[in-house]
Amino acid sequence: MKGTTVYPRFPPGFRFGMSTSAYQIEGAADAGGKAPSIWDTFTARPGAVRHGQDARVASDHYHRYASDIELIAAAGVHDYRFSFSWTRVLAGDLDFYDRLVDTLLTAGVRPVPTLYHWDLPQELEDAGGWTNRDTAHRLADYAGTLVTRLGDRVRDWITMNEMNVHTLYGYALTDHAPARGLGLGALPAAHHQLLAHGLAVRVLRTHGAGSVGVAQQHFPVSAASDDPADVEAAAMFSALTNWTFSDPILLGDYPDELIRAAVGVPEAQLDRDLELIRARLDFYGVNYYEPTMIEAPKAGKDYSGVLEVDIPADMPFSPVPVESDERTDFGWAVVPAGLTDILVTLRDRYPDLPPVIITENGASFHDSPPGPDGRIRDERRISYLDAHLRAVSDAITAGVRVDGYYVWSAIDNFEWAAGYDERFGLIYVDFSTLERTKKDSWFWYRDLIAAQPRN
Ligand code: GBH
Repeated sequence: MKGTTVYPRFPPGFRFGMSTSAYQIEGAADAGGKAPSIWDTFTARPGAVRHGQDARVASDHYHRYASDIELIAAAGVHDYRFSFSWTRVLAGDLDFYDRLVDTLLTAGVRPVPTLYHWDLPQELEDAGGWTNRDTAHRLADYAGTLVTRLGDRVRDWITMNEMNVHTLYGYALTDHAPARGLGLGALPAAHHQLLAHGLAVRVLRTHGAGSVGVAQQHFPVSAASDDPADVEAAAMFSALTNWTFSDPILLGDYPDELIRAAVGVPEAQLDRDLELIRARLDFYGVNYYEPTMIEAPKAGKDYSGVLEVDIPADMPFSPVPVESDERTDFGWAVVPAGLTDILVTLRDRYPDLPPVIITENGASFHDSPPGPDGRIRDERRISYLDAHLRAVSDAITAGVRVDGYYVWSAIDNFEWAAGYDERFGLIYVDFSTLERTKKDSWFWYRDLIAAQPRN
């Protein structure tokens, strides 16, 4: 906001962007004959979402996309990451994405769509969802529909969003849709999403996609102490939540024999699957929010409430609160160095790591509505973003190739099981009137982009 602000600086050509996902912003739940997704089913269940909220209207982006894009473009971003609603596409409503893409291009913003951001069609879930191998082929068909329709204008594609969080929260636990609670029995759902990724990369490339990547949630995992039991527990947790999802893509195999066996695919088939899954990528998307600390479970100790979701007591690892002077209003620890850390770790683990784009990073604060002067003073969000951009810059200095950074999120939206209290947007949404207001962080981000060496 002030002329004296010193902004972190990035190499020429570095891409700044903002991210959203379809289910969290679009609303228009049954427009054009759109069928329900697993999230429509989940949100209808009493007690599933805070305050019983649902996303039937959400931020009403489906009807307000044109003015939303105006606000996004006015910040000077290069890229806008959004996702497609699979059920909307199945209903034949591709016109919406056509208009969205054209509006972005006219505004000078590059569309970077994600095929799948957790809103599986309920009809596919009824046939087993991601535990059914056929779902991967259905995803590939859907990718083909989209690239056929939009491939003349969309160059950059992201296959899947956070397969690890979707598997863990939705299939292993019950905190997200489809709330299956399978524990380690969720590993086949992980494999089928990875297979979907591999199949989608092939379909996208066949149709001439210019640049293909994936968006993965990564968190540095540290052990609570040097005790070998804690170190082993942390390594096992990280293998299951980080490396199970990235090793197949970047190394062509699972991190551990036990995990390889638990995905439940016969050996010969598994080798063919992994061959597809390790397809070369043009960029690797990293979503980062906070680190995790793990110890070996101590008898009689209560671990509930340490993380946003509880790890079952019979698992061989337990979470310990991460030390931090600062937390977001969601309760997440603010640890910018964790972002540098995970980027350097990825670079060291993967000799062929493609250029990285930070596809999500941001913070939830319970912002107050605009005051009489129309401003929303979200300085804690500004300092979160500033510190994390500096952490990205530190990783670049350490030799990691990072080509871009997207803020989560462009606008306030439906934060899954947490409903509407958790606001991640640079743009405020009044969820009764649906009116938009730029937060101070929007102006800060605009000025930061304008202050870069060359845009
Ligand atoms: C992403 O999920 C999603 O892609 C996006 O849709 C969502 O709105 C956004 O981030 C904000 O949540 O304490 O065990 O939960 C990120 C979900 C957040 C899950 C950080 C892991 C840390 C460990 N992740 N969380 S835990």
